[in-house]
Amino acid sequence: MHPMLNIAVRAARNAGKVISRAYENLDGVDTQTKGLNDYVSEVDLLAEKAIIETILKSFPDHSIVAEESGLTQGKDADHQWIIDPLDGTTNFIKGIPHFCVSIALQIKGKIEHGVVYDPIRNELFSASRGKGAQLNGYRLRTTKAKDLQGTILATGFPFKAKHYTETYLNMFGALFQECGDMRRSGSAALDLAYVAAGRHDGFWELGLKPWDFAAGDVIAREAGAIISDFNGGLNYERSGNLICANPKVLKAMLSNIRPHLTESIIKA
Ligand code: 2AM
Ligand code: CA
Ligand code: CA
Ligand code: CA
Repeated sequence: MHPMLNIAVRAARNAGKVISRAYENLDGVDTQTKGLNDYVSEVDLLAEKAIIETILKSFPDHSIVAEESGLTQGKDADHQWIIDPLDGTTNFIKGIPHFCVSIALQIKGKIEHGVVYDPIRNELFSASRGKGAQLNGYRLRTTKAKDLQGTILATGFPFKAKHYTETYLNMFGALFQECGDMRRSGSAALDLAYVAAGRHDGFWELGLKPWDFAAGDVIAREAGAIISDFNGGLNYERSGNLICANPKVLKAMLSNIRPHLTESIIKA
């Protein structure tokens, strides 16, 4: 394993310990509201602290961007860690056992390593660019579906970007007509990891942040999936509007979604 991926794994497991210990006594967890339907618990902050400490101990010059603390600019701007200490906070605070730690390392603008860790199931998804993706050491492959028939598509609802509701529901309707069934898990990072693992045939969501998808991006790609925006391009890195699936399923999803795209989504 690459030494930098190794540190990402160690950081994710450290955060996982913090999270699973707290999960045993949820009543004692303090939670604040950041905005509409947007929560942060003290566990998010503690997990993020554990990750940042682990990384900076090995790489004191690296830069870090993390959901709760923003940018910590190091001397080395070429190495940029992208961290979501707890993806699926809403699930966590409601006692729904589906959430994860997501850690990616971007080097000179390219995501090189990614770890998505589910501390409840002890499932560690990881990948380094060009080296394949693994789940607890076993090689991952995305599904071989050739079209949408019988597929399980995961999605996230635009709970924050409510102005997207109508467009989103149009997209949902078009895909729902063609696929087998839909899932909404509440953790975008795990949704991408599940596409990599072949548990989901595809995933799509609007308005994600880099820490939601950076690690899942390299894991899904290394398992044979591709990720694009709704025009088939790479603008999702900025907009957070993305689709992930094997190339054939992705093409089928795009052609069903295309008639429902609005100017604001195309230009996002
Ligand atoms: P978070 O838990 O790190 O905030 C996709 O739906 C992403 O949106 C999730 O990965 C989750 O990341 C975030 N999210 C924030 N609030 C949410 C909510 N009320 N329901 C679902 N997801 C939410
Ligand atoms: Ca959050
Ligand atoms: Ca998140
Ligand atoms: Ca989070």
